[in-house]
Amino acid sequence: MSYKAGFVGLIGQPNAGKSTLMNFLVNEKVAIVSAKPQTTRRRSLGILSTKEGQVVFVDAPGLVQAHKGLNGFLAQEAEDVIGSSDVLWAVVSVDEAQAEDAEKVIELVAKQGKPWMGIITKVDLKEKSHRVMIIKDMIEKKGAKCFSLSVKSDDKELDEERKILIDEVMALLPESKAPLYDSELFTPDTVRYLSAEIVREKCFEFLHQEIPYSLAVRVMKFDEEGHNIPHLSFEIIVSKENHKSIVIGQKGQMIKQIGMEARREIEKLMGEKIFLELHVSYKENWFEQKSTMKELGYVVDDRKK
Ligand SMILES: Nc1nc2c(ncn2[C@@H]2O[C@H](COP(=O)(O)OP(=O)(O)O)[C@@H](O)[C@H]2O)c(=O)[nH]1
Ligand SMILES: [Mg+2]
Repeated sequence: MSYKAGFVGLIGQPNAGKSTLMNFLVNEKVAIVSAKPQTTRRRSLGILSTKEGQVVFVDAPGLVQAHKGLNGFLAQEAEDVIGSSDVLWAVVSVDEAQAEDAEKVIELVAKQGKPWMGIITKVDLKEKSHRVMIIKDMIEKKGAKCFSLSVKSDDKELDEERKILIDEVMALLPESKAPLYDSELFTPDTVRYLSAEIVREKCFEFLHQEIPYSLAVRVMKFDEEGHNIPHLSFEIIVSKENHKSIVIGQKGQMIKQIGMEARREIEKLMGEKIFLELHVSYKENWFEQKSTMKELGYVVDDRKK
């Protein structure tokens, strides 16, 4: 049998469960997940290597329409993912706020002229189960196969579902002489970057309203030598002056909790104990400043506008 390899773009509304699905398929945490929409900012890659081939899942930021600052970056990331994928997955959740949202995603994916399939997520939400058939119908009418799953099902069932999804997607991938990435890797992202993303994920978990959406996390120190345990230090950049005291919290409670939870996960990622430090700083509307956006890795390519 020939070897296959390629990119599979996960396309869906914010909160559809794309990052959760990717982590599940590669069996590792490579993308951050949160109950709030639009947590994923930069595309993240999850690599799955088997004897038959290599699937590189690309978790795009959810579809957004705005075109300024951070939102402009997100919109372009999603567009780039669609353009550069070999196969597309329309990821639709049964609890999509509006039926039109599901339809929009399916139509967008179907019209690209690339091999694609539909995945319905969160089927454990029983009160929404009537929507599974409706969405399935929309997908099959456009000529693609449709699968549904919940990451909350029992392990045996999940193993079975993972196998089916991987077989199905392998069949759609192009042949390739060699893998695209080292087959030992789960993601090409660095531990440095993943650690900063974990800090950002914890901010999403504990902070409310617009605060987590308008903050960024930067690595200040990632020092694995010269100490008994690695010393990591991160800067949480907020965009409004009054956000600073909210992120810190009363008597530093909030920042302590974010730090504790982040440390626990980064230790899991690195496989060792670490020392973690968080600083909060204020940079007025950082996402409107080109230089700061660039420094943080959110760069919009102006030529495409
Ligand atoms: N009940 C249920 N919740 C899920 C499932 N998959 C994801 N979620 C939740 O849906 C929310 C959004 O997931 P996420 O992967 O961040 O969505 P993304 O924005 O599309 O990447 C999170 O709170 C997840 O825990 C599922 O199968 N069942
Ligand atoms: Mg996501």
